[in-house]
Amino acid sequence: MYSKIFRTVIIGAPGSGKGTISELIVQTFGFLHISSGDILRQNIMNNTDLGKKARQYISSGRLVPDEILNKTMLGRITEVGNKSYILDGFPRNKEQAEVLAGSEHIDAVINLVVAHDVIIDRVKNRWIHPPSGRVYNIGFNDPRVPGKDDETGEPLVQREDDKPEVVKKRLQLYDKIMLPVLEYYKDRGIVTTFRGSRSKEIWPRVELFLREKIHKCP
Ligand code: G5P
Ligand code: MG
Repeated sequence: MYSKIFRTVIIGAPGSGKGTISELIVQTFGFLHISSGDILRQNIMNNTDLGKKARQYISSGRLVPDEILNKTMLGRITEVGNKSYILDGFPRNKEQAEVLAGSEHIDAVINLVVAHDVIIDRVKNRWIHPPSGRVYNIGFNDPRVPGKDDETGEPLVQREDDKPEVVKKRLQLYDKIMLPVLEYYKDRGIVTTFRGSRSKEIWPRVELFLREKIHKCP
């Protein structure tokens, strides 16, 4: 779609809309969406070795060990080859950011800031289709048929880590570990922050930002 390969990272608290905004970036700019959470959940669903290792961490709101994530995510990035992408959920701490920098040049970091009370309210109504990573929200983007995925008609499920006590833990952990990641990218001058409480308000700003950024690239 564009001559230059554009490598983007999207950062934001659990439930801040990373998956939602990434999907709009895919539809509008044709980037690939590489989501660590989707990859882990697909592996849990298929009961792979990776899935068996990751499950206990995810269901309790803890981070999956770095060595597993680094290998999985760098492997996926290599697999997709020379294509523009948006990384969602990775890097998740400074160590992962450093490992990523060792093999990839990141052009832009999109930082979503949404208030915690808005997030806690949202995730109660989240339903997902694990094989594809498609995400719905009752009253925001409802599936056409209640409880069924729009594309496949397969059943939707709620995430194990969307229980209120686990969401609170994930939000606390996020604030603690992502600050150094943000600082790391701010030092490199590539962070742009988008604040709001509705993805529909945030998206036009992200779209404009990416259009301008891509346009300026040689
Ligand atoms: P994930 O999967 O990376 P999180 O916690 O970073 O999970 P999450 O929960 O997937 O992020 P999101 O993608 O930011 O949130 O948000 P979303 O799904 O788009 O939106 C949330 C809900 O709100 C959806 O239902 C959506 O439809 C709705 N919504 C969006 N916008 C609006 C709006 O404007 N209004 C309303 N009403 N609704 C809206 O990571 C999960 C776990 O995997 C492990 C960890 O254990 C992690 O906890 N993991 C890693 N571990 C170590 N290292 C890594 N790099 C790891 N990556 C994942
Ligand atoms: Mg997500």
